[in-house]
Amino acid sequence: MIDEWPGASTVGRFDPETGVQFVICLDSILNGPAAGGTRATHYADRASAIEDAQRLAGAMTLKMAVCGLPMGGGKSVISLPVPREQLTSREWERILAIHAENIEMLGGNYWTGPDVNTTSADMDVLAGKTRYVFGRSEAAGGVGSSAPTTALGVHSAMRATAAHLGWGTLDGRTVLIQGVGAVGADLASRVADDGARVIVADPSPARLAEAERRGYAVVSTSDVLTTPCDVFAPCALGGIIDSSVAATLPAHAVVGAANNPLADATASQVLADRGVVFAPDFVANAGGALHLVGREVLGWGAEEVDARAAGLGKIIKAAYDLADRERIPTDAAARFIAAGRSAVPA
Ligand code: NAD
Ligand code: PPY
Repeated sequence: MIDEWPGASTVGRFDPETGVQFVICLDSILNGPAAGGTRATHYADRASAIEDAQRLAGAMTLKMAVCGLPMGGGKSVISLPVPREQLTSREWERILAIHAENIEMLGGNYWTGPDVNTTSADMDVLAGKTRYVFGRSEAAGGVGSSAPTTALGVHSAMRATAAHLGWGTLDGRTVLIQGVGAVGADLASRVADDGARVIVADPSPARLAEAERRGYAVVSTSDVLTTPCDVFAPCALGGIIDSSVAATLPAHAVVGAANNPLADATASQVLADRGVVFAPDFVANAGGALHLVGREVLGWGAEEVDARAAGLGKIIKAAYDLADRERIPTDAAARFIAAGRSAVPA
């Protein structure tokens, strides 16, 4: 739990029957209802679950603002007593029913969507009990997975980074992707098409087998932070780069999809001091929000959404340029842009 968290509201509920701690954080509702996905995972304790939800909700506010989307930031955490795969379908349905009840109680101040361990199929179930749901399956009338659009945006951020570093393109560069799930796998094929050498790490044997079939190199999950590469792409979980990792990470740039990959307040400065370029995550991974909010709130078509996701590299470049000019870390620069205190050139 963050002491003196400046967000709008944190709502918690414990269900003794399932042993689940539910948390919904509304970071801001100034620009519209708070929105952000539902994450289902195990946390060490209630305070860690709340802190994760608060930090993730904060990132959502920045993401919405930087894209000019008319929503605030929120996030839900379903803190499970056992790993998700050990729950029976009956237990999971009960958990989703309680979560839907919690969302409904917020009366439209919070809208959810898919996040780690929740899918469009889960959104279909939630939508049976609450209106405030993005990202239902296409069969159920929603716009489905946001992962391809997220990968498109991360790719755009990576290309902008390659240009910024004077490489021109990603051709011949080594890109190490941590996590080849929905976003990471799509990103891998995009950068491979650009001529990059792809290395991946993932605990899933099936995902690694597919990666090897595609000709990617594989490293163990315990070696990702010590394997030399040009671009490190965190596409699994957050909190992986603390100040000590930042001081040694053998990469020229960090550009990925994971929310909040930086674990502490000084990691971005440590990376900057070493000349390691960090693409602010709330810009690089904003394609998902563009897909869900753009299609389901603003009525944009797929082409409009893709054009905007492909334009995220421009915002990344503006953040890099501002960081260089002002001698500040790139994530601080991106926060200025999100707050409307620095413009993105057309
Ligand atoms: P996913 O669950 O499909 O993929 C995550 C992958 O990471 C899985 O293959 C998993 O096995 C792997 N993984 C787990 N622990 C790992 C470890 N220690 N080392 C290496 N790999 C590990 O999730 P996703 O939808 O691809 O999202 C990836 C990240 O991007 C998440 O942090 C998510 O919050 C963020 N994100 C996703 C979207 C989206 O549209 N899907 C949007 C914004 C941000
Ligand atoms: C994210 O982008 O991190 C999400 O949580 C996805 C999302 C985006 C916008 C509304 C709901 C969910």
